[in-house]
Amino acid sequence: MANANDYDFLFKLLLIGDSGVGKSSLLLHLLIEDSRFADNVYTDSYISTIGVDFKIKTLTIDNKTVKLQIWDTAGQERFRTITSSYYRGAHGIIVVYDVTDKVSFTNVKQWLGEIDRYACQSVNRLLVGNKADLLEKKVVDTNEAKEYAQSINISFLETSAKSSENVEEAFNLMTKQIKERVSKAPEVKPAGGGGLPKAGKESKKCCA
Ligand SMILES: Nc1nc2c(ncn2[C@@H]2O[C@H](COP(=O)(O)OP(=O)(O)OP(=O)(O)O)[C@@H](O)[C@H]2O)c(=O)[nH]1
Ligand SMILES: [Mg+2]
Repeated sequence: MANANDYDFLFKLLLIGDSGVGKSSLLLHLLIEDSRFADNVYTDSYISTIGVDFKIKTLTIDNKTVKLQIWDTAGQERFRTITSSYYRGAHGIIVVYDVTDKVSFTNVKQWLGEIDRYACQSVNRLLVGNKADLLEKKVVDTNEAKEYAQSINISFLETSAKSSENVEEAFNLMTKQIKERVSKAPEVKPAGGGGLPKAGKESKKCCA
């Protein structure tokens, strides 16, 4: 019988980025299992996240059950101290910007800086340009964002929480990359188990 521990992997994901880029909308969308209901769930009203919100989503990847704990952070500056304390435990961090808001894209650099400062060194990162449905208002060029992501060796996707485009794909991609990384990582076994402790910076108590 299924129970709360019925999973092969448990990963913690974090959503970060400027206020209003659509982090909460993306998460809300992901949680709607049946896309027929998605239109009823999307809302143009905007309730800015206070501090941090947390949701659970279970995915199946390569026949493995992966439970995701997804932390949706507030983009507003005044919550920065609270939200930064959540970076440490994350296996993967999704940096979201709004394709209709150039400043939110320029600020991606700062968000990546926050990751360097607060997250685990091996954390997986994904860049997401949201609101891809707003073609006429789009000001951040897809190729520019793609090239930027390539230059810093992270994956990139454009999404829309309104049309559903690439929403599941983004979370699937992030989860797959984390799964690959943790499956490859040398296991740290208990004393006497023969496993080698991880060396150098990797040995700092971390998420994976
Ligand atoms: N057209 C369009 N609007 C979107 C999309 N995603 C979010 N929005 C709208 O953008 C506004 C902000 O969305 P939120 O998801 O609350 O933004 P957030 O990043 O969580 O903001 P904070 O919680 O303040 O950090 C809302 O009015 C949403 O309806 C999208 O893909 N397309
Ligand atoms: Mg929010």
